[in-house]
Amino acid sequence: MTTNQHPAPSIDLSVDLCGMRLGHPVLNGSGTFDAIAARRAFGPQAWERFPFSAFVSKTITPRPRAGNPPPRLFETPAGMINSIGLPNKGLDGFLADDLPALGELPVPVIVSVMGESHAEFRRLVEGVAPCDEAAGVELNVSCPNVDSGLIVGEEPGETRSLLSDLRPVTDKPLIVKLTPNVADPASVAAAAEQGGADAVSLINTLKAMAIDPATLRPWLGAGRGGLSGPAVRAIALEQVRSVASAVGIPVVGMGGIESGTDALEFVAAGATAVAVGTASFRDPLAGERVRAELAAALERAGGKTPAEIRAGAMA
Ligand code: RRO
Repeated sequence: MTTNQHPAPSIDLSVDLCGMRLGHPVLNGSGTFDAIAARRAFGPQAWERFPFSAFVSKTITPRPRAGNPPPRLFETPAGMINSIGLPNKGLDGFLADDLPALGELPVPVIVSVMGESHAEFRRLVEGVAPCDEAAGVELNVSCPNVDSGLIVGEEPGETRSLLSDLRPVTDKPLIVKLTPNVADPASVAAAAEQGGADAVSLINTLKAMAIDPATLRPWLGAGRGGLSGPAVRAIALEQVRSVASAVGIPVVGMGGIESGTDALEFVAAGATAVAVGTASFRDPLAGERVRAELAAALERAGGKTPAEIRAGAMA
């Protein structure tokens, strides 16, 4: 499917993300943009003028979850800590209510899933696999806010084994969302590729906490959470470059992207596509602005395509 959202006049921004032909490289980070709520709040134009070239849904789990106790958000210098805790309708609720609606989006939908065991992941992928509305599946092995005891995303062997289990379940692209909370994300990415992943995305949030100065107790209801926003961008950039150097599959880079220049830097670090996350909380159209600024930045770089920038910088 080709989506050509607000193309720049002269630069071809389109990218191929493991078989998904996207109009430009800017996606949303899972859980940072609620497409259904946006349509409810702003009307049909929110989807007609959709800021992203593909939509990644908020992570779902097999059963419904209420999420973490409040407060769930804390603002930091140049960033934000979230402790949302995966509230969602569960697989059946998502398939019945949300996915049919998301199928009306003008861009491909990537469904993000998280299980606490191989069996749970399998159930989720088996549930999504037959749905035409889903162009791909993102396997979230990196949520910092769930004490599952599952260490899939922290351990290369576990990651390879999970992918080997899931690969036969669907022909749809499997994208593995990596955690930054390990010493060597590149070894986990390489294991995901060996297991059959079609792409990796990174970074998820960095483990973090805040202390309430009045009580000297943890601010967040769950005690800790995950840090995102510009505060993590330099870390994300290093991890994207390290992962992109270690794998042959496409990389979706994210972490504090707020401008077209930020996006271009992630492309130069090896990202085939990028995602805007925390910036969308302040401005739901941040993704559209990043896409326009990226086009302008590419013009300034001599009219190169994203793929040419990536190839040149990674040579
Ligand atoms: O819901 C969350 O608390 C959450 C998830 Br699933 C995730 O992957 N990353 C994050 O920072 N928060």
